[in-house]
Amino acid sequence: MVFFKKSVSPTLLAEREQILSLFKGCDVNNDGKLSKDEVKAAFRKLKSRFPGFRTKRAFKAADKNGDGVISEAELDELVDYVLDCYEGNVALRLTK
Ligand SMILES: [Ca+2]
Ligand SMILES: [Ca+2]
Repeated sequence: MVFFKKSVSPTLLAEREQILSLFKGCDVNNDGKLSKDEVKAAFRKLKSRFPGFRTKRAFKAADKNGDGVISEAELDELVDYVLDCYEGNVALRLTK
């Protein structure tokens, strides 16, 4: 049995899933970590007008140990950052 916080809507959960699978698809060398180029590719797929800027901000927010890659443990923070930017229209951005 899984309990969700009341504030988490099904839509938001669906968006988290979409962003997660987007990032996993951008891990082109399959090392389980996201480099700056890989994150930038994800922002391009999200139709970001400033993928370089978004990538920089995303690493500031999510790369807690400062090693220049987003590991599995840091992925949640990265997803949070993307949701901060695009919550409510993730699906729209990915389908167009
Ligand atoms: Ca990688
Ligand atoms: Ca890191």
